[in-house]
Amino acid sequence: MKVALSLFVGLVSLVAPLVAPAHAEDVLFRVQSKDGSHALDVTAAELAKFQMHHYKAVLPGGAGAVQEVGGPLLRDVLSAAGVSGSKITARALDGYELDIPIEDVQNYDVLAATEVDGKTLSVRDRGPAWIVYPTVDHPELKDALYEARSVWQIKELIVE
Ligand SMILES: Nc1nc2c(c(=O)[nH]1)N[C@H]1C(S)=C(S)[C@@H](COP(=O)(O)O)O[C@H]1N2
Ligand SMILES: [Mo]
Repeated sequence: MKVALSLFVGLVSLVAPLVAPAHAEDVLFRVQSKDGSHALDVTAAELAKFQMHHYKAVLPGGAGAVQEVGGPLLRDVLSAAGVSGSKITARALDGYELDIPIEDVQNYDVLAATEVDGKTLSVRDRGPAWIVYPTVDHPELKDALYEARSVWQIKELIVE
C-alpha cells in the first residue's frame, strides 16, 4: 500500500509539469487581440515551433555596428496567435509603449529577435525579444521612426 502510494505520488509529480499551464516566468512575451478573443503566450517551447530567420541589421544603441540578428518573423508570430488588425501596440518591460502599423510586418521581414550575434538575448541585453527591422537590406529603414519602433524587452503585443 505504502509502495503504491509513493508510486502514485511519484507519477503525479512527474506528469504534473507536463500538463500544468506555463508559469508567468516561462513566458517570454504575450501576443493578444485587443478584444481578448485570441492570445498566445510565447514560451521557449512555442518559440521553437517557429522558423528562425537571420539577417544583418544595425540595431539602435549598437553604435552603427552591423550585427547578425535571429528570431521568428513578427508576422508569423501574429498569425500563430490568430490575431489580425491594423496596428500592434508593443509594450516593453520598462513601460515603453508604441504603436506599430501592421503594414511594417507585411512589407518587411520584421523580427521578434531573440538572438544577436548567435547569443540568446536575456533581459539584460534587451531581450528576451526585440523588434528588429532589416536596416541593412532596406536602408530606408534607417530612420528615427523605425528606430523608435525597434522596441526591446517586449512584454506584450496587442493587436487591433
Ligand atoms: N523597451 C524600449 N524600447 C525602446 C525604447 C525604450 O525606451 N524602451 N526607446 C525607443 C526609441 S525612441 C529609440 S530612438 C530607440 C533608442 O535606442 P538607443 O537608446 O539604444 O539608441 O529604441 C527604441 N526602443
Ligand atoms: Mo527615439
